[in-house]
Amino acid sequence: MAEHDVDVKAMLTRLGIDPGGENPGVYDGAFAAGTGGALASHSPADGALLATVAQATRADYERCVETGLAAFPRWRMAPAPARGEVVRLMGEALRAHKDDLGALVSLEMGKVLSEGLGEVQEMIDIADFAVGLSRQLYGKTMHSERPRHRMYEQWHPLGTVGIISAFNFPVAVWAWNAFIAFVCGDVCLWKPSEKTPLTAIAVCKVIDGVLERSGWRGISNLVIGDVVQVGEPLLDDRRVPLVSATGSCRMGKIVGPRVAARLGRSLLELGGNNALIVMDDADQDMALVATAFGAVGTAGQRCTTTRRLMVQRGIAAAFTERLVASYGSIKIGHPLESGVLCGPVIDDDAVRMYERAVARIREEGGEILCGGSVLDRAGCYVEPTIARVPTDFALAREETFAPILYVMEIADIDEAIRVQNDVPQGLSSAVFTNSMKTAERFLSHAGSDCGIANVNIGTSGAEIGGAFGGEKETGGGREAGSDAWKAYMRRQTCTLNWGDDLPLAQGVEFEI
Ligand code: UN1
Repeated sequence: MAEHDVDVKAMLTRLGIDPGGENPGVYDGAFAAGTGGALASHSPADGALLATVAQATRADYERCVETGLAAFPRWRMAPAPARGEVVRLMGEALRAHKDDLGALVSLEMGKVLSEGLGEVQEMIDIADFAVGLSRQLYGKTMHSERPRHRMYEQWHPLGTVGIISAFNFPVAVWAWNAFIAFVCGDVCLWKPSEKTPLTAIAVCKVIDGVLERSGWRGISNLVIGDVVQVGEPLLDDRRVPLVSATGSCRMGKIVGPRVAARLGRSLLELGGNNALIVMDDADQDMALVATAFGAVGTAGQRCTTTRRLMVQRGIAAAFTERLVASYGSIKIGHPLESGVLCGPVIDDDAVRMYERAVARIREEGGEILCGGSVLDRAGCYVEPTIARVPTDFALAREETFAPILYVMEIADIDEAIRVQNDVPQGLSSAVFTNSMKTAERFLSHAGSDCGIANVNIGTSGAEIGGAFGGEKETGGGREAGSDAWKAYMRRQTCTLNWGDDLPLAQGVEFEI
């Protein structure tokens, strides 16, 4: 409490969380204690116990699925704009609780308060987007080759959407999926990360009043539980036609094939290994801030985090020197303390991962320019690190979920694009240049192979409205904008004959 102004107990209580007490790990229109073991949520900021959660078992999971299935037949028949109105009210409820929920995101996950608030804003933005979408969800009309025939496509809800979310965006990514799924007429079953259960419960508490007042309890369900009790049953459940999963590539390689084995659909949002290229004609002040925010923001735990910086040879030494100097002014500390730009990483395992990566950088000949140490204080704090490495440095091909930035020197844009693309992941990418030719080269078919390609903008911090996601081992999924809604619906092609004859397509004759 000493370092910041948030009264944690009061904030938790306002969000419906019992501080220090046991909280319900199941929400299926009613909050219920799961019948599994207790799960403790500790803040990575100082290790303090925030609260515990009574986790779900398989039987609780079953009840949640049944609740969703029972709500679905009525929900799917509500007009889409009426469903949009329910989402609008959820957005309003989030606006009313933005400060508390943002602070809880910071406290439980560790991102600094401005980012915690930004995450809740991202939920509000996707709510607004989904409300508009609820009056769209367009299908095409085609011209039939047959006279007096009408051909068109329409979109129907899928049913239950399973949402597996990660700790790093513990609430926004649920909203990306759930709000779109709701306007599409689906019901949702949420399995949040076991590292951030309280934010999930708080979100359900925030929207519970809306669901109650609008008569739609049961469309949104929550099960907090482990892989065996909840995760695996969800992947194997034929009643869940779509599983949307956010997490590591390792997790995606389990989820994808397992859902595919029952010919279910998955929407995968996996790891990134995002590069930022700085050309010698770039606005270097802008590139500097973008790099620092991209590499250090969220303590390097975004899937869009800048992990590789490629600087053109002529400016590499000077730009790197400025970047190292700017790291010196980055305040590391409690995420609720004002002025702090780098909070803790999520837990002790993340600290160990960081330590192992730093050790490997040294062993394999990388040069640590700054950082490299774990802070000697309560909580999971590591120093943002910059390492100078050659373009073929093996470790730089892996995603270490920590604030470690590899700096490489490149000769020209062709080499930069080649090195950038030569990794297994394909989420986000950026180039800083004032040359129109270089920008277009980067955006061309022979340019960046990522799902997101930015010019004079960093790799992280995408806004709602564009389709978010990536290629290769990032999993291919798209969420949160454009026509990403199509993943949450099934397409139906309809041909309607209003004539008196039955002509067959392709001129086929069949007389009887
Ligand atoms: C993630 O890290 O899983 O573009 C999502 C960004 C955020 C979303 C990141 N809007 O960095």
